[in-house]
This record gives sequence, structure tokens and C-alpha cells, in this order.
Amino acid sequence: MNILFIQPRLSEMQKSWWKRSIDRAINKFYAPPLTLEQLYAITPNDHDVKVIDERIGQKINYDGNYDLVGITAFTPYINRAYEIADAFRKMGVKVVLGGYHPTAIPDEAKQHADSVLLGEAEYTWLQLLKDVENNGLRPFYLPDRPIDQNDIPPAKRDQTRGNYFYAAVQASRGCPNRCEFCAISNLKFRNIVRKRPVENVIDEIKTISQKHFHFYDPSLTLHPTYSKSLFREMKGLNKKFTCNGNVGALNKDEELLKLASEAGCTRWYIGFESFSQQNMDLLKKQTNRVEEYAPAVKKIRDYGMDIYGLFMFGMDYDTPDVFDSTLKAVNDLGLIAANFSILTPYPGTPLHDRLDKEGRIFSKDWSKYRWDEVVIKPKGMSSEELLHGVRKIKREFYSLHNFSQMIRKEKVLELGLMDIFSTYFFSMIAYRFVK
Ligand code: B12
Repeated sequence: MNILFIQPRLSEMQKSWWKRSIDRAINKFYAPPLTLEQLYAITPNDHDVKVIDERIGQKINYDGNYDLVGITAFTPYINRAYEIADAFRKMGVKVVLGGYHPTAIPDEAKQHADSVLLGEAEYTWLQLLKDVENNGLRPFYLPDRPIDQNDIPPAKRDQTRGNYFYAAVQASRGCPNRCEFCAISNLKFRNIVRKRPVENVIDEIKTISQKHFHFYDPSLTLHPTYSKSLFREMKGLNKKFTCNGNVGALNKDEELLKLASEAGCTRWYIGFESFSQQNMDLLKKQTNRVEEYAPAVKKIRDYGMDIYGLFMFGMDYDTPDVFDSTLKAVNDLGLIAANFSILTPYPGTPLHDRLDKEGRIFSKDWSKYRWDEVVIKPKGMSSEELLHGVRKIKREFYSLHNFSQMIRKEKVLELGLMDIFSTYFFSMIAYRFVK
């Protein structure tokens, strides 16, 4: 069969060409489409596969004689995914939707697709292909067991590698932590951490042509023993990488930090979320305790790595002064890159159910479910205060004045100009001028 896999763009495109160009460049650096590369890899070789990533400006050919179109989408991309799906179906082409949003709300997705594949695809996709060939496509496919990590082939990158400055790899899937807002651990089977054999991951990394890559694992601190053996084997591969991790483990385990650094880790992405322990308790994020933020950051820096801090606003204990106090606290930590988001209740999460019950979700326009729009009524401030407060902290954090202050801080300059450039300036352009 002739199969097309699509990563849609956001439904609201940036209007001016320069904003669109910067958005594309950011995706080329930070967001290689591992989902499509993985779907391509699990498709048997007797099918012809084409991979399209709209986020980097690639165009969909609606006249490509495709027998089957597979579209991936998490929530902010779903409206555009539905638009593409509707267009192909009008032409009589079969469409399958998959990914986080269709998995959370399969009945909604089914209105725009011939079939919805829920959860991980490694087992069900093969069955689905056979069913299409036999004209017996079912409306829904759901795996009956978690995917054995031995059954994950290396991603196929021959169509994508030339387009992205960074590559992406996944060593493990799942997270047991059940943070209230998280769309991973609250889905079936995704609350079980599954680790790919280290040798498989190493073999895959060796095939990557780029020097830099991201680990797309939910967190590489969930099983430190596993991560340590992975990092040990990576030493000498001459790669640079970034990954996600949690404060508690990073603060406790210096051996992990040392091995990560020796393996080529340049930056940990950490979801600090809030400087209020009450908020953290409410979010049920037990992996990070506020009192450990500063020592953890210091230790990571001591081992020559950088930190990208992720923060959210609009939690129940946030009041209008939270923006100023957070800016001060982030600067005291000495972070040079951070993202400030608005709490968003993704479908399928306990946060969504709680706020929905309390009548506090006022928009279910999924295109607004990005980090920069308000869809909830917060408790401690108005929705407008939340929106303007987040815009203000982004502006102030990424101001030249703030940058000149933070660059003087101990250890920051030791990160090297390239790291400072790639973290700080990209984020500044992204958050101050584009988003
Ligand atoms: C990499 C990543 C990104 C990248 C972009 C990746 C991309 N393709 O666009 C970046 C860093 C840009 C990003 C940004 C954001 N992200 Co993000 N991101 C991820 C991450 C870490 C990995 C996703 C991934 O590629 N996994 C690897 C592949 C192989 O797994 P997979 O996608 O699950 O695919 C498998 C199955 O789901 C299935 N499948 C998936 N799609 C399809 C389609 C078909 C047709 C079929 C058959 C099967 C199928 O098959 C695959 C193989 O089994 C996940 C968390 C995680 N670890 O999963 C969050 C995650 C997807 N992100 C999330 C969010 C919320 C965001 C942001 C809105 C966050 C924010 N506040 O800034 C932004 C939005 C970006 C935007 N432009 O608006 C949420 C999504 C929740 C939701 N319901 O939408 C997640 C789940 C994180 C979380 N903890 O909740 N993200």
C-alpha cells in the first residue's frame, strides 16, 4: 500500500513570514518527529511510506494516490489534524488517527477518521494494515498489553534526518508518578515504565547522523540504575544530548550526574512547575520538593550541564504576586533558559476531570490548549491576570537587562557560548517575539 504519515502544524499559523520561519527553525532544532519515524519503522517494507512534517513547512500532496493516511496529534494540533483527515476522507482515502489526543477522546476523533488507534502502535498497527488490505478496518484499535520494549525497532530516519539539526531517541516509555496534569501516566499502560535494552538504544544512537539529539523519554531519572548503565555505554560515542529529569533524583544521585555528563549530556529539562510546595502537593508531583531546587541546580552545574526550567501558573495557590516572586526565584536559581506556561487541563487527565466538575473549564477549543492561552478559571486571580502575568514574566525574564544580570552569575559563563546561544537566544526569540 501507499501510506502517508503526517505531523500536522498548529491550526493557527503565524501570520507573518518571519514568525513562521522562526517557528520552523525551532521545530528543526527542538522537535524532530520521532512519532512518525517510529511508525515508519514498524511498517513492513512491502509498503511505500511517505513522511510529512507540516511544522517545518512541508506541504501535503492531496493527489498522492495514497491508500492510507495516518495522522498523529497531541491536543494543540488536533484541529488541524481533523481538517486534513476530513479532506482526505472526502476524496475516499482511508484515514487513521493516533497519538495522545485521539487516545484520550477516541469518540471525538472517530468522527474524523475511519479508525482510531489508541495508545502505543507496535502491536496493533500490523493488525490494522492487514484489516485495511482485507477491507475489514475496525473503528478502534487498542493494545491488550503494554508493548514489550524488545519489540520496538529503531526509528527509521532516512526521510527526516536531513531536515533536523537535532535527532530524537526514546530509551524508555511510561511514568508511574500520576501528576494531576500529566497526559502520560494517566493513560492505560503508560503508568508502567518500560525500558528498552541498553544495547538496542546504543545501536540506534550509533546510526544517528547528527551530533546532537534529545531523549524523548518522560524522565531519565525514574530508574537511575537503568540510566546509569545507558550513560556508561554512551561514553565515547561522541554525541551531545538533552533529556528530562526530576529534581529529587538529580539532587540525590551525583553518580548519575557524573555519568550523564561523561556521556555527553548538555542540559536537563526539569518541570519545576512552581515554587509553592502547596501547589506541588495539589498537583501530586512528588518527585520535586521545592527545598531541593537550589541544591539540585548547583550540582547539575557543578558537573558542567545546564538546566532548562519549566514553570506553570494558574494553580489553586497562585495569586497575582506569583509572577514577581517566581521571576525572583528563577533568577536566584541562576537559570538561563525557562519556559513559563499556563496550566492547561489536557483531556484524559485528573486535572481535566476535577476542573470540569468544578465548572472551571471555559473553553474546549483544543487549538487554545497550548502553553500560552487561558482556558480555565483560576482560583486565586482572574483569567486575564493569569494571561497578562505569564506574558509579563516571559518578557521580563527574556529582557536584555535580566540577561546581563544572570550572565554575571557564577558558573553561567562556564557553560560555553554555544550552549548559552542555543538555550537563551532561541527561547528569547520564541517566547518574546513569536509565541
Ligand atoms: C517530544 C515532545 C514534544 C516536542 C514536539 C514533538 C512533536 N512531535 O511535535 C516539543 C518539545 C516541541 C513539545 C512541545 C509541547 N508539548 Co510535548 N511532548 C513531547 C514528548 C516528550 C515525546 C513525544 C514523542 O515523540 N514520543 C515518542 C513517540 C514514539 O511516542 P508517541 O508519540 O506516544 O507515539 C506512539 C503512540 O502514541 C502511537 N501513535 C502516535 N501517533 C500516532 C498516529 C497514528 C496514525 C498511529 C497509527 C499511531 C500513533 O504510535 C507511536 C508508537 O507506539 C511527550 C511526552 C512523552 N514522553 O511521550 C510530550 C507531550 C506529547 N507533550 C505535551 C504537551 C502538552 C506539549 C506542549 C503543549 C507543552 C507546553 N506546555 O509547552 C508543547 C506544545 C507544542 C506546540 N507547538 O504547541 C503533552 C501532550 C498532551 C496532550 N494531550 O496534548 C505530552 C504527552 C507531555 C505530557 N506529560 O503531558 N513536545
